[in-house]
Amino acid sequence: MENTHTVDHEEASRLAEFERRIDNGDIIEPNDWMPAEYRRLLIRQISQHAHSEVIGMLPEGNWISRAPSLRRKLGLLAKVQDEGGHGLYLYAAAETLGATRDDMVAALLEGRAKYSTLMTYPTVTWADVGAVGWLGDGAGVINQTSLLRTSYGPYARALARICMEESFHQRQGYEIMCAMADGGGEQRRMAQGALDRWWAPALMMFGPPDDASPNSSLSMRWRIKRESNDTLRQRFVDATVPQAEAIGLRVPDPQLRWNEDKGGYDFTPIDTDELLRVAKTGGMAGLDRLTARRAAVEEGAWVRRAMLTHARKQRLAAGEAA
Ligand code: FAQ
Repeated sequence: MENTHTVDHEEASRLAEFERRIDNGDIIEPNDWMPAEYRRLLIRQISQHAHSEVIGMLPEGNWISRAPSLRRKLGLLAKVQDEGGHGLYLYAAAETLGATRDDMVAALLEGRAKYSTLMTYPTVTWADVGAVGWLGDGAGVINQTSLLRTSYGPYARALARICMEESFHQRQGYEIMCAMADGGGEQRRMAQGALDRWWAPALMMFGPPDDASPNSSLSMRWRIKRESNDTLRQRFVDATVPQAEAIGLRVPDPQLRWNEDKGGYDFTPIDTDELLRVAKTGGMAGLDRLTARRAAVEEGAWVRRAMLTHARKQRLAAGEAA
């Protein structure tokens, strides 16, 4: 009994010290003491983020062979490669918390892990590639720029590189939309169609409303997340509506109005039921995405085996030479 009491006391004082460091704005590093729940929340968020980046390669990857010019093909190819790199930085950040890559990938392939609902909608025309970059990466930049100040060091450092590239992707997507909005009637209709399809999914990227977000209170208290889902969603709407207007496209929301008092737009709340249903079931294209991912993992197994064998041989040779 006395022992349990001592352990509880020690645990409480470690937690108090951890929270003091958080309040002080300290950055938590892998070897620092942290509550098990902090570790769990981070592994959950970082691995979901990594899966989203890797699955996010698929809706755009579909268009590499059909991009309308060599220049567009090169730009898209580079973007899709960047997303793969972001996944790797993020998996590596989650590994510093004790998660293994094999477990994280297995959770994704077995349908146990979530990834962004954005990636579950199909890209039906070339304009969708523009809209995914403009709106999807645009939402990503707003969300992840806020996360740059996250309390966990390896996540913050991965995000610093990711944000720079995502900003570039947002510009690239917007530039595709500008060209199409400036084109003939058919191109303009395609651009408007893509905005109509991707507006709601982009707003859903920020998660459920604050009062329906189970992870937010602890994540905010421990500064894993620095701003709330609704605050970031509002920032995205306020930044993006003028961009649509500048190229003569109409945001598909009848309730969209500038609200002078709050200094931002009023807009239709997201469909939280749809968000949670799609996050759980994978929505329209979820099955295709996981099938494609599973095939990539299986077809690449020989490369991983060959690289591991090569690395082992090199280590052995270095050991013999020493
Ligand atoms: N999709 O309690 P909350 C990109 C889940 S990649 C699916 O509010 P939290 C690059 C949530 O996980 C975009 N699931 O959760 C790109 C939780 O489930 P759990 C990915 C969602 O974590 C662009 C439950 O609902 N970005 O940008 C979604 O506090 C274009 C309750 O929600 C990140 O991952 C959703 N949209 O807030 C690449 C950024 N929303 O685990 C290619 C980092 C919520 O309890 C093309 N992540 N859920 O079972 C975050 O900031 C947060 O995790 C949120 C969710 C804001 C996504």
